[in-house]
Amino acid sequence: MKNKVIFISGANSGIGKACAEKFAENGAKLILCSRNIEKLIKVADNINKKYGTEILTYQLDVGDREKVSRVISDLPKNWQKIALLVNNAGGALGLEKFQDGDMDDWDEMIDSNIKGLLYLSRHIVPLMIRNGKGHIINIGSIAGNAAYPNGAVYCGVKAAVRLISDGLRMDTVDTPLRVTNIQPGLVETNFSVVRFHGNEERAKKVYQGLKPLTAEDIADIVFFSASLPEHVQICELTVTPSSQASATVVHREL
Ligand code: 8X3
Repeated sequence: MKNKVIFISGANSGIGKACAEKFAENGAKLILCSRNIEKLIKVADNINKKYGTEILTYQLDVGDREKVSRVISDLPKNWQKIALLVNNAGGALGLEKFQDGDMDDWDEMIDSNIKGLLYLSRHIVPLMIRNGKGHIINIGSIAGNAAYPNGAVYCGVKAAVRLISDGLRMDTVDTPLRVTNIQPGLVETNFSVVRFHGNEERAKKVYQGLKPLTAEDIADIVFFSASLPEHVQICELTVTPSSQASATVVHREL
């Protein structure tokens, strides 16, 4: 990873932040973006102090097509050789029956999880093809494999991530690019606090009675996938805590 340029979206917290740490620790250069620039700058400063990492930070809503285009086309020349794009920005909003769903939540999930991934990848994939190498790692979800009650839109959005990953892998099969979809189950980050619009009590219950995955566990897997020899492509990887068998089958010791 020494001096390789790694682009991570949603890098201000959770899995994105843990990935930034992991790649910095291993000598990479980072392009980090998130909507919350204050938090992102703190993350970047911290990483820079610890590892001396060169980092570019951008305030970016990945669902903003114009801004994504501007950020990528304005990258300094020596930062355009992006070795790895981690499409991490996104997440869930709401957990209720479809007929009670909040359409603002739906729009935001579609914008960040799907459109953001598309816009960033559409700009960065051609750069990678020109450079003759590159890897796109999408953070999907176990929710993309099968729907669960009250999760129609989030599950649909992550199913889209899975199929977009598959399609992109097909369209770049004659290039050296690799495309990986990582599908985590229960990972304790601020994911559920965001999903429940700040209700920490309700969020805590999601992980009660089991040992959930951590953001660092996922960052280790992202790093592992990225550091395999270039002819080795992990297409899809589903990872759960050992007490979770599917999105709906979870063993809790309460
Ligand atoms: C997060 C996993 O099971 O809450 O994407 O949908 S789940």
